[in-house]
Amino acid sequence: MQAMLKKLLKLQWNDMAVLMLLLITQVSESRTGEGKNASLFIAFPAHEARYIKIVQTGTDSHWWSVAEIAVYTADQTPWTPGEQDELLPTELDRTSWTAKASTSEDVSALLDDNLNSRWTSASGQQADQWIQIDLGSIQNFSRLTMDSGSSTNDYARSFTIVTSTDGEQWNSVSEAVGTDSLISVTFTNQKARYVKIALTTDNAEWWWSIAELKLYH
Ligand SMILES: [Ca+2]
Repeated sequence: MQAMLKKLLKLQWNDMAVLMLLLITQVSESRTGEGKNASLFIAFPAHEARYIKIVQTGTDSHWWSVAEIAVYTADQTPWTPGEQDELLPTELDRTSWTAKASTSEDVSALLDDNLNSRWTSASGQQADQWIQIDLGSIQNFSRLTMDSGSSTNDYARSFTIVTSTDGEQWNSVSEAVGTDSLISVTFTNQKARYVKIALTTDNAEWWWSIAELKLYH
């Protein structure tokens, strides 16, 4: 097949895009979307195109910022609007989750759906500082995000992610680095109940803070 089929566009906003219009040039087709989160996924039928243009159609006091943009290739299956929902990342329900950490600061703050509350190391980052999440039951997931909220410099500089079904036997999932207040790590699908994140380097200048931690499948 000559051209790559594009059907999923991922945008990571620093600020919310209120309303936007997506134009696929050369095929003269357009899609509209409404941004509600910092990380925005837009699905549309496969197109053969070279240029993609995104036009803001809403207004808001916040700036419009894009930290990263990615376009995904389609698989070879036909695509029709309405099918896309199952391909979009789905946030896991956190209502039955609990957390603990290597420091006694309020760990539940990273699960309370409030970017203004946070868990923090309350000291400079040190290797082996950790947080652990209990999902309450074994679940499937393949993406983790950690947002340090308004503590923009308190993101984990480098860390490991391990998972477990029983809290005793641990499976190494990823070694990752953070470069921004919103960290997103994707990995092979995990079927696990426990997730543990541990720092692997020291950074005495900045605390480690997490305002919100989420998982997606
Ligand atoms: Ca919070």
